[in-house]
Amino acid sequence: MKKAELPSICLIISSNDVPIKAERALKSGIKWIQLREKDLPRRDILYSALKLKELTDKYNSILTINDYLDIAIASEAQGIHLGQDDLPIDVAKKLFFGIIGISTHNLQEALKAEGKSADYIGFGPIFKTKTKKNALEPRGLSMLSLIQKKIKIPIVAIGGINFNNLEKIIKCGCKHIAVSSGILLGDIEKNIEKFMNILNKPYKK
Ligand code: 3NM
Repeated sequence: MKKAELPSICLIISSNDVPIKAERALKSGIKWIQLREKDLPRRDILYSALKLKELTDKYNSILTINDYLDIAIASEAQGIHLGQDDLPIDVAKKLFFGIIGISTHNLQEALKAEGKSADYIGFGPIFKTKTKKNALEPRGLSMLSLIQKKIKIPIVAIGGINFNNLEKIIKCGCKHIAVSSGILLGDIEKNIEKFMNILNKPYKK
């Protein structure tokens, strides 16, 4: 897969979701999974990543790993997602030749990530989220629209996105979303179907 072809939905999961929820999501058409695990020892995260890579390969999907470049390399994941306190992108680029995404929360961080040739930025939280501990205050849709105007690389909106508010995100011009609870809580298959119906719908601004 070429770097530019990011799927529209990135499903964010933790090790607990490997393999059962991950496979249900992949069977329902999810083409991009990010493993985000903050609480387990590195070795356990590696095992989840290796299992997940088998699954994403089976369903012709891409895997990105949050935070841990060594685990991304060892599991042969296609990408790494780095936070503001993780390895700097210049260093990551020397060690890793796949997709590099950077978490950003304001215009300055977004411009910096673009300037350092990130492949995409995550931008959020757009709405209130319970998934991320110590998440910042929601950035909102007007901030997302501003980021869309200023940034040329792909923008992945994140934070509290569900099938009820997805259309508002699309109307900001945003083509990519990262979602955790909005897909994993409740009926995964039905949630994904609803997300895809909205994403595939022609819409007016
Ligand atoms: N990062 P949900 S918000 C992992 O703002 C993450 O950078 C965020 O989960 C950021 O879809 C977030 O359940 C949580 O809100 C995403």
